[in-house]
Amino acid sequence: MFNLVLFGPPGSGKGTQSEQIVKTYQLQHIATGDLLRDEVSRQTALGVEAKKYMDQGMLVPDEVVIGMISSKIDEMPDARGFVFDGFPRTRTQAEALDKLLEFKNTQIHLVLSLEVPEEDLIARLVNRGITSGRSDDNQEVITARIKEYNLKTEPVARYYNEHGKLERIAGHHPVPETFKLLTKHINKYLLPIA
Ligand code: B4P
Repeated sequence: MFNLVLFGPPGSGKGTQSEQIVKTYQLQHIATGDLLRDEVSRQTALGVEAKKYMDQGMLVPDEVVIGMISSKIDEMPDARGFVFDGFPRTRTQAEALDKLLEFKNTQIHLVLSLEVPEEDLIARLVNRGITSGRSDDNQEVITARIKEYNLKTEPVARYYNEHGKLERIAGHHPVPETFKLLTKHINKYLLPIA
């Protein structure tokens, strides 16, 4: 089994690159943002609670997200591995993920951090806001999300660096070039299937 965390600020391309990685290496994609938006659109109790935070650009509470991830992993016992996209976003989430995987006799093998200048992040997200209809893709909420990232999520990179698992990748290039940079690191662990 091979488990990858795709890390980076809002709009750094985690979702975009994850889609190609899971196809190329036949891994399972777990994106907390997508899971939460699905709960919101189905108006579940979890979704109603999560929406309050997401609409303000705040992180959803750890216990909500960790519970969601745990049941998602359990749904796919035969997976070749997982790409965690947008998770973990706090040190508490990172420690919980390590415990969950240890319980399943596996671990996080590699963390790829997409590094993109802040002005590019804002431009990408404002642009996506025009077409996506996402309630968190407007200037005010984007600024809050980047602030929340710098405060609570950036320290997660330190956590993985201390464990010798972090690689920083320039993510300001066009999508195919960034993908090539990511695959150079993944190929050390796993060969492409597709
Ligand atoms: P997410 O859904 O994870 O979204 P994101 O960080 O905004 O986007 P991502 O980095 O995936 O960017 P994308 O590829 O889409 O989070 C949304 C919210 O959910 C959070 O604010 C939080 O409230 C909540 N949440 C999620 N996970 C949580 C957790 N673990 N704990 C607590 N709360 C959580 O790319 C963005 C845009 O850029 C797209 O339009 C794309 O086309 C474009 N783009 C991508 N790569 C590009 C490139 N190389 N060049 C030009 N444009 C590019």
